[in-house]
Amino acid sequence: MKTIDATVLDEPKIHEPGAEAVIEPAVESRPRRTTGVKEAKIYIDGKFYSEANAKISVFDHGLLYGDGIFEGIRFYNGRVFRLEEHLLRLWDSARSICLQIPMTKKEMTEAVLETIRQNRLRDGYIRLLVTRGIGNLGLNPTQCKSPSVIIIAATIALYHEDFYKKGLTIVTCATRRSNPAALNPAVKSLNYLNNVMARIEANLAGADEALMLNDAGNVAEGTADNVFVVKHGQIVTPPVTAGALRGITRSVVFEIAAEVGIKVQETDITRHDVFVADECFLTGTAAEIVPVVKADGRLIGNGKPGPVTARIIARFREMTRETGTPISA
Ligand code: PXG
Repeated sequence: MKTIDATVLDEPKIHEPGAEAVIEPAVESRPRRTTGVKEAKIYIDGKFYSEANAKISVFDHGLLYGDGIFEGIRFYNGRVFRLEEHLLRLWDSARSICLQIPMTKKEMTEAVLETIRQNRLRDGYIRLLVTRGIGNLGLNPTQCKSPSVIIIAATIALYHEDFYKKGLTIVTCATRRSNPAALNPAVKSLNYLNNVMARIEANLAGADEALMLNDAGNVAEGTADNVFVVKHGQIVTPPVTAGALRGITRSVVFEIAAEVGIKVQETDITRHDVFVADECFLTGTAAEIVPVVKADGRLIGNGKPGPVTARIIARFREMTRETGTPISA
């Protein structure tokens, strides 16, 4: 009698001893060019691979447990924006989870730049990951002897230009930012399910982004961006202790504000403060600086991006065009 199991066993040749299945890119559900780059080259542990061949082991604890760390970095006009800060944060994430990055910061800098060169890009996005590496099926990382470094260069345009002009709609989500005593949000870990759940809530509500609160009910941040409000000419943003990532774009806003003489306060804010703000904006490497014009159905200010936000965006764009680590060797 044929059982369901037998049917499975009867089928593919991969069960023959010695026969190995090869996954062809065509059977993958993703589009061929995820990076948007023609003949993209992905860096894995010192070598470059085509998109179709850029693969890591199913036994990598990055996949099995989300055990690893990452950075999202932008480059503009032939320069990598704030590369050093991104690497410092990556090294802090690594130290916090007892992960030994298998190279120096100088070597990592060169690997990032070389990846961009290999992909012949001047403007784009870098996803840099360090995974715990291959181990056994137990979660204990002591078996993982060699962490993997993956660098993907891609073209990117997260939000349409209209969003920067017209602003985003956000909703507060029920998913709370993880408590620092659980998974500390300061670690940019490969375990982003908490943020993914929040993002799903935004999608289901038909909003552009979700606002995440912490356990105390104060505003923490967006799912992949920091949040700022403007009130009476002052800028206010939640402190890192409220569950906000120490965002690099966030720190650039601090610099711009100091430059133009606007006071920035890092202090706890509630949804109320967002509702009654004159202006609100989000910051992140991918999102850059993007105005928010509606929160939980309430118009913010007059429902249009405000002058302080516009001023900061303008200066930010100048900085991204003119500063950074040159890509060319
Ligand atoms: N908060 C969280 C939770 C983040 O993950 C930021 C704030 C902004 O930080 P930076 O340093 O980028 O100003 C992030 C950013 C993406 C992507 O879309 C980016 C992040 C996370 C996940 C996806 O590329 N990090």
